[in-house]
Amino acid sequence: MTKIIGKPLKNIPWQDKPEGYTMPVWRYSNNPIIGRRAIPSSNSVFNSAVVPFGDGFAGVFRCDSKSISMDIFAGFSKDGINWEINHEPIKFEGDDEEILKREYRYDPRVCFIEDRYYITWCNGYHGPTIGVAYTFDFKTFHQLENAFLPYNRNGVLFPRKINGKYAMVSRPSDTGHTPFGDIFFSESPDLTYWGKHRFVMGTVPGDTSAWQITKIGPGPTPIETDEGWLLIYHGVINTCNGFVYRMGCVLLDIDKPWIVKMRSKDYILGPEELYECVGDVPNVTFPCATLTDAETGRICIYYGCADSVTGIAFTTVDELINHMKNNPLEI
Ligand code: BMA
Repeated sequence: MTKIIGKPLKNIPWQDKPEGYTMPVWRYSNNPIIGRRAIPSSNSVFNSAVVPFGDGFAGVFRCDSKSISMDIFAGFSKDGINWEINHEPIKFEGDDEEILKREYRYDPRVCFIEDRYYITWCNGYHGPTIGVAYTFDFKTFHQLENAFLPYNRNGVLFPRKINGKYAMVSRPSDTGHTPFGDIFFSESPDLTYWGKHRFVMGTVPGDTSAWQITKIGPGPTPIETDEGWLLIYHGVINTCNGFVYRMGCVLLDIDKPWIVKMRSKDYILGPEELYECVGDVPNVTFPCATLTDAETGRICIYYGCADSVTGIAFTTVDELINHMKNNPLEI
């Protein structure tokens, strides 16, 4: 039994694993939970992040508009399933006009550290980089410096300082739409200056684990466990019909998170249902958040489906650890 180190969350959205189901992650039976038209301006709502907030939940949602402008919006929910998303995008406050200029914003993550909620997202600044901001109340948002030079997508903060420093995993890339991508670890004393970059893991060549042969990227905030950091990530294969995005998981060393302890060879969830296979970008399951209950080990994964709608899926810390133990990728 692996233990999640964190808070209990009695109202975590949950359904038991269907009888006879063999995969480590199972979908909510009423998926998708957020449709394309959740707000008047939206063409699609996907790749979004949620956290416990007050006696319910709050989140930051990627809503692409009907002109296909990508932006991020705050939202609230009592049960984590039915969401009220603001009709206006987040307006950031900050100390430097240069940083506040908006090109595009997408794929937010939300991470509670110490006393506030940090938002990271793919931020257009002469190419995609990692935007960073914080909020206490999901009403006022204060934007900090971009974490990295472009090009970088998928910046994911750890939920506490590691060895006294803020910590992030991210996926640097080139100027194209990421024809490759590996995961790196970086640390910062102040959330402004990032350094001590360390390679965490790369794509898997050959046909050993081909769903992650083209690129990989960190997904939700890493989950602290008594065995290490449990990170859910996306892996991509390029096929004759385009990219296919699936999910895997990896266990990282608790003090040196660039050291991989165990990694999934088989994916944990991939596009199968119609809403995952058909949409603006077909065959995409893209995880950006989890809710966890330390008492039961339950995990609820929020993921974008076909770049169009948002779904949730369930697993437990033991399901994921056993999945890696029983069928490990040789590292
Ligand atoms: C990635 C990101 C995601 C998107 C995915 C599939 O590179 O842009 O936002 O879900 O491609 O289109």
